Amino acid sequence: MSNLYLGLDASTQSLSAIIIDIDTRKVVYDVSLNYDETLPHYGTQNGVLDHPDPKIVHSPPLMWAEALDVLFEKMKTEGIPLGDIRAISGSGQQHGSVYLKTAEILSNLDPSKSLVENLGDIFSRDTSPIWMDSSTRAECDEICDALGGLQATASATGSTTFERFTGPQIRKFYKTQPDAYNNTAHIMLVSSFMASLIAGKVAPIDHGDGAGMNLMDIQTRTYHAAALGTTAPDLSHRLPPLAESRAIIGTVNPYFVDKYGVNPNAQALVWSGDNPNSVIGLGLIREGLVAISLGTSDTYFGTMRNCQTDPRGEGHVFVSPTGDYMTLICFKNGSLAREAVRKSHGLDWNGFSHALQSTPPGNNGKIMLPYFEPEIVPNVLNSGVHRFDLDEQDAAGNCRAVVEAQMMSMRIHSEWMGVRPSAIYVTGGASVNPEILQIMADVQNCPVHQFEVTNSAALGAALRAAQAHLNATWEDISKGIADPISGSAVNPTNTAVYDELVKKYAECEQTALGNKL
Ligand code: XUL
Repeated sequence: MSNLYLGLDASTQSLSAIIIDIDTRKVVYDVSLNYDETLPHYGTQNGVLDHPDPKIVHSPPLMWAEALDVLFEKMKTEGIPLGDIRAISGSGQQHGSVYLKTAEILSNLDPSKSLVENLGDIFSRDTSPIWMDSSTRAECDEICDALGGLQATASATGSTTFERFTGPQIRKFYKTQPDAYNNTAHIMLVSSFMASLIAGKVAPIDHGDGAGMNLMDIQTRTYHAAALGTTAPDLSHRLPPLAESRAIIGTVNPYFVDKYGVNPNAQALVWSGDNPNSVIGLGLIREGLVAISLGTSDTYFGTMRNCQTDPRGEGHVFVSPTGDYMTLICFKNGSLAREAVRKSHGLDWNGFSHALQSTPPGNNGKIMLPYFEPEIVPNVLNSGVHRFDLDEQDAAGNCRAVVEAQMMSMRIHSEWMGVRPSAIYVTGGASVNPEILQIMADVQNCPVHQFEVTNSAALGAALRAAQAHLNATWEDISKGIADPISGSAVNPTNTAVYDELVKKYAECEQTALGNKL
């Protein structure tokens, strides 16, 4: 008999499962079902429904439920010992919401029928707005104004209002479909909807995903009365309670026991959002540990013990599953900008690396503001690349300038957290480039480790399940499973150069932003 923990991840495009064996510290199962391919009858593309208005992005919640059946059937058919599962938790794409007329059926599902047949007509809204929806600008402004503006909203709820956040989405639903809103008994997040299916009752929303709603007081971790009031009438009794991410809802829904042979004593945990789960899957279990994902956009995940919010309203503050706080800061011009520079000088990646090797740290004071696309952090509405003491034709200088700019911008725009990183775990395509990692280590003055993960959100969910069930420390749980690999050490001489250059960069940014980019 093994001690297995199941982590599920209901992301935008797929439902994944990771099972860990805590005794051998190995991932023993790792699978992903793509919605478009597995469930083509919902007609989604990349997991979302087509809509004539590109700002409106919804997905069908029944598809997520059906995917659960397909996944458990697959695990059963493949002979996965589901009877050895001790606890189950999960991860959901953040911010998306599910609207139910009733939830009574959840505790009384008939295993001879599918989840789709069982759920039938329980939704008061057939489709769920998800995080890619950007149709709620008016509602964002209404809520933000009522809460006292950008800074006040960020310090109350952890983020200023964003179109994709759940509160503005609920407000829009109430304003545009008041009858359907009145007919709604339960509003759930993607995470808490899936947790409700697994647990067989209305699941709480955990503090991590709750912080992505513009409805939770980020300090007290309870619903924020003024935010509720300004979002929609009679909202509080439509929302489930908030809970710590380690909260156990109960034992698994008998539906999964009878139908698929899941251990009847398996505990069903509260789920969380994909970003809080990834924080655990990436091993960010102490204040000061940071992960940077170098993808199309670059994302900075930081952890902090005390709650600081970003006065500029650019970064988000969520609650980490450890109980500490976490931040998510998204820099849009990531590999997008690196590639644009590389291509414009006709280089391949070797050539780009060579350019970094042949130029000195600090680039002799040459600076680029790499806004090839409008930027999220800092908020730059119109694209445009700005060069200071840098010639556009200087190939090597531009390669170094784009990477140094990105690293300095991350340093400047995470300063509000009041926590300097003690170690950075770096993932994503560009993390294989040692020159980029060296610049990151020197600018941030901390060691950088490469980190290889396939699905940090599902892994984080499985680790959360194990941690809560065993009541273990996070160190004990992650050891040997969520560990970084090779690293780059800091070169103190280079750091001294960057400590000066970062001041110049901040001034250039001020100049450019002051000029209303
Ligand atoms: C975070 C966000 C996305 C979603 C989907 O604020 O919108 O990361 O969680 O992955």
